[in-house]
Amino acid sequence: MSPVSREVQDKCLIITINHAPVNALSHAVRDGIVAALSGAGSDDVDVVLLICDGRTFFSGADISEFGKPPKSPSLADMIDALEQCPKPVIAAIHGQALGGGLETALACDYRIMDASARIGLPEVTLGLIPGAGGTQRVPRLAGMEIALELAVSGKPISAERAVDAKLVDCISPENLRQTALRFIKQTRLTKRPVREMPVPIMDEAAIEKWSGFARKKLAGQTAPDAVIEAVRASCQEDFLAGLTRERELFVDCMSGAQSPAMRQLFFAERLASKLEVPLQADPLSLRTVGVVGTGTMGVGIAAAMLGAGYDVIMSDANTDALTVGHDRVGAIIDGDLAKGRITGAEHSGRHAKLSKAQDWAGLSACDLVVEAVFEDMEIKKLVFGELDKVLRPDAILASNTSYLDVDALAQLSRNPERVLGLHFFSPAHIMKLLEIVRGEQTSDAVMVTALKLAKSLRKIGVVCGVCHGFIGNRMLTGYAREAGLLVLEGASPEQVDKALKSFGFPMGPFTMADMAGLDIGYANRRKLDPRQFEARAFHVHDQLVEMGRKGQKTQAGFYRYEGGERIPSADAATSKIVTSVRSREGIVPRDVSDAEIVERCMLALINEGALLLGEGIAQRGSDINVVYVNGYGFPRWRGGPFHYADALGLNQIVSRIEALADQHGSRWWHVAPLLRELAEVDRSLSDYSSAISQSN
Ligand code: 3H9
Repeated sequence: MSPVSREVQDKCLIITINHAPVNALSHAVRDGIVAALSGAGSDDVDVVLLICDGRTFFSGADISEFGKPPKSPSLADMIDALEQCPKPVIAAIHGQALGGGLETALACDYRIMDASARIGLPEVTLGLIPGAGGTQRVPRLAGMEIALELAVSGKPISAERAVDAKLVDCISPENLRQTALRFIKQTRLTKRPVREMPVPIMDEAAIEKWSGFARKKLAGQTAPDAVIEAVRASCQEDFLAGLTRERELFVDCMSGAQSPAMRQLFFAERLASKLEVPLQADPLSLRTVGVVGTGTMGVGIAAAMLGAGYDVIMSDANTDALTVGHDRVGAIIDGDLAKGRITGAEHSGRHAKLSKAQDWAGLSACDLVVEAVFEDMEIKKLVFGELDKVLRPDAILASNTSYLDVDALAQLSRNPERVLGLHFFSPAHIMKLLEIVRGEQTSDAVMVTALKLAKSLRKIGVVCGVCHGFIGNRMLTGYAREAGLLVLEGASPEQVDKALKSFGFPMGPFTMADMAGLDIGYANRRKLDPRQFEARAFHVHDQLVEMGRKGQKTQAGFYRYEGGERIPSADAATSKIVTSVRSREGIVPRDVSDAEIVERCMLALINEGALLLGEGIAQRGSDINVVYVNGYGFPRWRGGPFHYADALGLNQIVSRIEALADQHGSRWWHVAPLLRELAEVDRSLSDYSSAISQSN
């Protein structure tokens, strides 16, 4: 059945599209619209209304069709058919009009928007530029500044701003269809194709501003520059020449390496929240959430929960810390209001939903408690023991541990099936990633509830099994080990950081360690079996901590931080420690190239990821890409560590790891069995899923 239906009502041809879930402009939709428009020439039709059913207007081109052979009519053909339709066409927008969806609306003669709808050009988030006239029509209607804002930032704008910018004619206060039909009756409608509007005025200041934005926020990505070039062309050339330039740039982006990486992530991020083996349980109801521990993590978690509409009760054994933490959450809510992120009503609502527990019993009404106390098993055990006494047997008990054994914590509960790990990333109210750690006994209902919770927090919940460090931090140990060893062998911490920053990380491993606090890793290593890690790689870290240099918080770690600033400067004291550790270890420093730094750190990351995927800690390879891009700053345009590995070729990865084993010994450098297996059969790490492997 076609997703497009047509009816004529009072000489208005109403074309309705219903293509679940989000009205992507798939082939059947384009075909249906072109076919429906063929009836518009009839004398029975004076005007055409284009409207969608379901939750949104067109969400854009169908991304799953990209990279496949094109099917006629193309989006450009459909847009031509709309623009050349002999009768005026009105687009009625609800939900979102994104990418090709907005470009479709711009090919119509009039646009009406639901008050809560949004329009945007998010192609840049897929490593692309608008490829169906967006970079040419937006500047003609609204000027270069807004065209650049939409297409470079990729962020949608509200109906109010769209009307102010003249991209849309009016806002529908209530029923969109009725408003559109009334508008049609009350307005003298004419054909007014945007392509016939004058060439827009060049705005060099806007180009400068959005080039700066791209350099700062989208470093390494190629699409933003292509967007700027296409928008610039709208002011320099006639419409058709501009459209041709846009097309060339779109095709360049589509065939480059970045867009496949980013498109893979688009689907991976949506897949992450699904279980490979679906669970039949219903989610438990969550209304009141307790947060134990009011340090940075507890504060961020409380703010995130309030943002999702939960009642939050904060608790801390130290009453001063509780007051400070509670006030910090209040300050986040106030900041959100000041920055215009929330309305006055949301602001007072969030304050009203935040309270403090005076003792453990004060948490008894909670449906979920997340503990975010110091990362120490004994302290966590104590907290779990107390919570177990006061909570309802069906209340969920979550630990925000980054490393510790969730199963050991579950043993302290009378109801171990209600225990799981919820590993937030700092700052927890901002970072998108949430590792959902499934314990051996965690019930299906608790898992389903946690996945629903992640969605309500607007986070990407990635399910993982119990092991030291789960997915992200476990992989980080190999990466940090190689960074530490490279410094002993001859690189400086600055060189290592610079090489990985050039690769695309927002910061290198030593700047990151300083930011996280060197004392955290120090304390963590003290509890590990020395056979589990390469102690040498962390001698410099340990010595820094023992000198009181714990990183940013003490204004000194690997780097110095002058006057409380967060900007690192190289420190001779660190070089001295490095030199002394080298001589103690009998290491003669050598020249280390940036390429070697990147290769060893990446191979360590990939191999550890393949090991844990093979062990079933992650459900699927693409989840590892999602974790690293959203939690650890892995460059989005490289698609995550496994996409990077797949692009290099798994055979190449295997042979490089074997070469490193020959050179440095096989203690850490042994090829993960799954990696070798996939390389042998020429399969991809990103596409690997535990469910597929079980069914094979
Ligand atoms: C473009 O338009 C290029 C043109 O300029 C030129 C072309 C020549 N295609 O996100 P959700 C699926 S580029 C295919 O969970 P929400 C998604 O995979 C495109 N599938 O829902 C998921 O599938 P599943 C520019 C799509 O309510 C399901 O729909 N447009 C597409 O949280 C639900 O998605 C964009 O970049 C698509 N375009 O958010 C917009 N969109 O159920 C991309 C979604 O199997 N889309 N799916 O997991 C979005 O930003 C969000 O999906 C949206 C809804 C805001 C619409």
